[in-house]
Amino acid sequence: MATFKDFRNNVKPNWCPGCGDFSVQAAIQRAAANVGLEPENLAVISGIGCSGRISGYINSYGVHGIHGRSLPIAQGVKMANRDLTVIASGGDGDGFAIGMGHTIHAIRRNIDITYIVMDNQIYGLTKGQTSPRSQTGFKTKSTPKGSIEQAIAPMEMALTAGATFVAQSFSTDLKDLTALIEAGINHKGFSLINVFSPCVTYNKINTYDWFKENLTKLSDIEGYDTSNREAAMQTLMEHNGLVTGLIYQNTERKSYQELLHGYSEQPLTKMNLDLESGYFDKLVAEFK
Ligand SMILES: Cc1ncc(C[n+]2csc(CCOP(=O)(O)OP(=O)(O)O)c2C)c(N)n1
Ligand code: SF4
Repeated sequence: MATFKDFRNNVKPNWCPGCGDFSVQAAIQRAAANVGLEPENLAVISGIGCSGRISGYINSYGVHGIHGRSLPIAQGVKMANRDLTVIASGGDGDGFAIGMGHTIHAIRRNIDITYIVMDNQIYGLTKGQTSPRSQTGFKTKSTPKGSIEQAIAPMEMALTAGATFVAQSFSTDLKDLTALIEAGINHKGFSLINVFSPCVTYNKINTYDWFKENLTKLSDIEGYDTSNREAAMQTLMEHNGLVTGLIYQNTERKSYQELLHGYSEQPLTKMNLDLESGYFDKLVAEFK
């Protein structure tokens, strides 16, 4: 049986010392081992960004895709080979700016994959521009007088888009984050886990200390009910989205694969896709 060490490879991350993404990587490796996966059962698909490098640092199948496009690739991988556990990952720019259209549609489609966003509220790789998660007034090179836009609220957005698993964590809470990733993998449907993962180089506002001061653990809220979507929305709004833990889970709704009419008994990757020549000729003849 694999341990988290089996999900390590010999590629040395080139993240800055102290970057929150190190813990996210460790949490994915631990969660994969804890749910009983072997490296060949896992595919990690990432976008572009500092966070997007994560697929190269985990011993599993992987695709380091293009900016904002981890989800189309991840959904395709899952549909072609349901035997794989598929994790998509990337930054808040990747998922909530250029990739936002894919994020919303993947949520409502409910294909059985886990999406982990490393939310540092800034663009790290391109050296510190404002992201859609940056708070109003946030000053960077791209908004020298402070951002005049409203920040996206990803958890509220996910709830309204029909998400069946919505969670949030903080990269230093390795134990909680690992448990949430395990729960996300075990969830039958799309799971979104937003992880506050500080960028120590460019974001001097939303630091580790800032998150420690501002985050509320849902486990500290008495009677919090993870199956109550309305209460989840209210709690998020009361705390300006700054909560950690499992926010909402719907175990009733079926996943896309379970509902898809004519979905084959066998994964595409295990089917014989050879085309018998007579049949091929007949198909071509139809277009003549
Ligand atoms: C199509 C396209 N547009 C823009 C870029 C430039 N680009 C690369 S990463 C990035 C944003 C990085 O921020 P984020 O996704 O939050 O990830 P982080 O680096 O903070 O982990 C941008 C705009 C790109 N690579 N491809
Ligand atoms: S620039 Fe920021 S996000 Fe990128 S590796 Fe460094 S600390 Fe992490």
